[in-house]
Amino acid sequence: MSTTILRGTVVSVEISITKPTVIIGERINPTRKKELTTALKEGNFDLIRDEALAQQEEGADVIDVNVGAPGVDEVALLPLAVKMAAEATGLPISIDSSNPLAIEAALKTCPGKPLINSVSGETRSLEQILPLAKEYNAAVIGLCMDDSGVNPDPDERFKVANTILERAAALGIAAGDVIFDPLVLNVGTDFHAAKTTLEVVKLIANNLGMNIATGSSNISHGLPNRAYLNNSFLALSIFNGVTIPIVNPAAPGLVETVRSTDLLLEKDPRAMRFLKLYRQRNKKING
Ligand code: THG
Repeated sequence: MSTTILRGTVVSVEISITKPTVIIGERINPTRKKELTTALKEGNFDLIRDEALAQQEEGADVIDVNVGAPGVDEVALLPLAVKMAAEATGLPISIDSSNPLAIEAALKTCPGKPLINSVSGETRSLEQILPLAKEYNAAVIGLCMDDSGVNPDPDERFKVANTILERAAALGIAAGDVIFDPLVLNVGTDFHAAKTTLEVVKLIANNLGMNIATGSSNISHGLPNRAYLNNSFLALSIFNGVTIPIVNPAAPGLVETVRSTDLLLEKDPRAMRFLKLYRQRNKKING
């Protein structure tokens, strides 16, 4: 059973199947956010700081930082955005980019022990990203896809996880520093999407005992009533072995779902975190 440690300037988190679920806040991402894209192009990082702090307040344990958008110089801006989010919150950072140069630049400025999001089983990715995890002593998310894409067969996705693990081990990266992402497609266009991902989660959890991340809200793209679908899928995911979901902590009922599921799965002794959330929410309602 693997434990992964991530460190920020103030806060460290321990990720393990027996510990409370660790929430990665996903909102620092310019996809469909024109305001953030414009601010980034102007070199204005106020929005990055505000979103980092807001997500921390809402329940994020790790802040994902993605600045990838058309016209944004990721190599120049990702390190600055990462530094801003890290210093504002004291939390560990997830460096989210597909550009190896941007990832390396960000690793140079990021304090503590960050998470690289992500490497995949694609030949180029394995060659370019894994050595960075080793050199900068970072943890890394391994996406269960390779040069032929995302396979619909859970066994094939599990094979990609094993390939990534072998390649990481060959470089001397500890198993605890590798987290897998089984990948979530949307159930609106692929009726099997949820069960397929959950099957990969089970294969990784039961055979490798390693930590698992998922961008779980992908499940509901294009459908109405997204929060219900997302929260139900998140609970099922945690039950099967997801330990570090990538989510929007402000989504309706999201943190409540995580705390409830953790309590039911004996990840929250004496319901401390469940009750703390209840008290926080009540305090806000009562002023
Ligand atoms: N796996 C890993 N990393 C990831 C993903 C993953 N990083 C990116 C992404 N998926 C997770 N992050 C985001 C960030 C922003 C949005 C969605 C996922 C987003 N969504 C739209 C919005 O907010 O307007 C629509 C969603 C909504 O309506 O709620 O911006 O899978 N390893």
